[in-house]
Amino acid sequence: MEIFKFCKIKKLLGLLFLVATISCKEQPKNVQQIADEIKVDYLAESEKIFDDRMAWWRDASFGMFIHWGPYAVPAGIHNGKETDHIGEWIMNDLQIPISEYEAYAKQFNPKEFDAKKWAKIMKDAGMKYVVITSKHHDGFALWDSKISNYDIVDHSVYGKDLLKALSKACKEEGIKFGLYHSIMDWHHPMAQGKNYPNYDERDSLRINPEFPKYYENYLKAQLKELIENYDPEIIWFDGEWIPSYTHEMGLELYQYLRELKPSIIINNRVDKGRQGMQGMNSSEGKYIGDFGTPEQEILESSPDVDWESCMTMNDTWGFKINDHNWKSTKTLVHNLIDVVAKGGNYLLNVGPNANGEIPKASIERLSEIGKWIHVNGEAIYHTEKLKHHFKQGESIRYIKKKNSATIYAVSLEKPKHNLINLKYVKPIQGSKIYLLGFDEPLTYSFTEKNGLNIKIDKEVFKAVGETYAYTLKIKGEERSGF
Ligand code: FHN
Repeated sequence: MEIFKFCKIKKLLGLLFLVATISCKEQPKNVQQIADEIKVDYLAESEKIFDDRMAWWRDASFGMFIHWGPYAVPAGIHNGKETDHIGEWIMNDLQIPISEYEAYAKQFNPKEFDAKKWAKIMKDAGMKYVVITSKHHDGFALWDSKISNYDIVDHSVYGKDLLKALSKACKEEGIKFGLYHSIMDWHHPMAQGKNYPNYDERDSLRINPEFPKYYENYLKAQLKELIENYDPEIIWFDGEWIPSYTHEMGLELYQYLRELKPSIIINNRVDKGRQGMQGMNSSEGKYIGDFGTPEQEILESSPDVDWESCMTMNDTWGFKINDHNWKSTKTLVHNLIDVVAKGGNYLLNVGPNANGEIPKASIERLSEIGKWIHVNGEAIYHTEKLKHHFKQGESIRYIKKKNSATIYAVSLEKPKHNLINLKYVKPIQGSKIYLLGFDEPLTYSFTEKNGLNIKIDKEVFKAVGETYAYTLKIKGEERSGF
C-alpha cells in the first residue's frame, strides 16, 4: 500500500478515534484494533513494493528444484511394471490404490539423507535458492504436520522431519529456502483421493463438491504451518489445473499467504492464468502470481515480466532407477546463460533416491556448473537483460550488469580464428575489455561500420582452458536500431 494512502488512513483513524471518544456511546476501539481491521490489499501491491520484494530473487538467477517423496521407493517400477512417464506420477499412471501407495510411504526411510551435504552441493553449484516438494500430488507431507498423520514423522519408518533439517542447513549456507506445494491431492478424500480406477475420474474432468472444505481446512492449514514453522521465502504451487480449484480460491490464497508472510514470493500456479507448459499467464484477465513458470522449456522471447524456467537433468522430476538420459553439463550451462540473457531464472531439478542420496550423475553436473560459475558468476548474478538484443546469431548471448555500464557477451562456442565480432555493444572509448578467467585486457577495435572486433590470442585460451562458454566483459552501451 502506498505511503500517502497510509497517511490518509492514519488521519482518518485519528478522526474516527476522536469522534468515538467524544460520543462515548460505545467502548471505542483503539487505533491498533481499527488498523488491524484494515488489511493490506496484496492483490493491488505497488510496483515499488513488488520490485523491492522480488529483488533478491531476480539477482539470484539460479536455484535447485528437488522432487522427493515416497515415489522414490518404487523408483518407476510397481509390481514389475515400469512407468514410461515421470516418476512422481507413478501412483496415478500405474493406478496404484491408495492403500498400496501408503505402504511405499511407510517404507520411505532415507537413512543416507544429509541436509548439510545437500546445502553444500547447492552452494558449490552456485545455486542461491532451493524449492523442495513439501507435498506433491500424492499428498504425502515431508514435514511433521499437525494437520495430518500422512507425513514423514508419523507415517514413515524414518520418523524425522526432512524439511526442518533442510531449512536449517540451507539457512546456515545462506541458501534461500522455498517449498513446492501441490494443490491437487490424490490422497485426501475431499480432494482427489478416491480409489478411482484412473486419474480421469479422480478430478481431471470433474468437480469434487467437498473440495472447498479441503481447500479451507487442509490445504490452507498445512500451508500456514509450513510458513510458521519453516519460514520459506518462496511457495511454488502446482496442480492448479484441476476444475475444483478456482480463480477466486487463487486470489484468496495469495492474499492469505502474503498476510502470513508479506515478503513471501509466490509463483503464478497459485492462480489459473498459466498457459500450459509454456508457463506464462494469459494476458486476458487479471491473474495473480509473482513469476511465470515455463516447464522443461526456455522462452523464445525476453518478456518484461518475471519468469523462471524449471527443468530436469534427465527426463523425470522424481527418481526413476532406469532414467539415465542425462543432459550434458554443456547443455545445462548454456540453458542457464540463455535464460539469464532473457531476464529469467533457471530452476534445475534433482530427484533424490529413497535412501536420501542425490544421484551421482546430478552431483557431477552440479559440480561442473559450479566450477564454470566460479569464474563467470558475475555475468549471471545481479544482472538484467539488454533492452533490445539478448543474442547475436545462435552462439552469443548478451547480459547487462545491473546499475553498471558493464555488458557481458557470452560465447557459447570457442570463438574461431581467435577473433570475435560483436555487433550490439559499443565500448567506452579507451576502456579495457577482458575475458573472464584471464587477468590481462584484450586487444580490440571498434568502428560503427564493423562493430567491435576482439582478438583472443591462443595463450589466452590456453590460460582459460577449455570451458563451456567464454565471457567477455565490456564497459559500454548497447547498440540498437539494427
Ligand atoms: O505434475 C507436475 C509434475 O509432477 C512436476 O512437479 C512438474 C514440475 O513442476 N509440474 C507438474 C507438471 O506440469
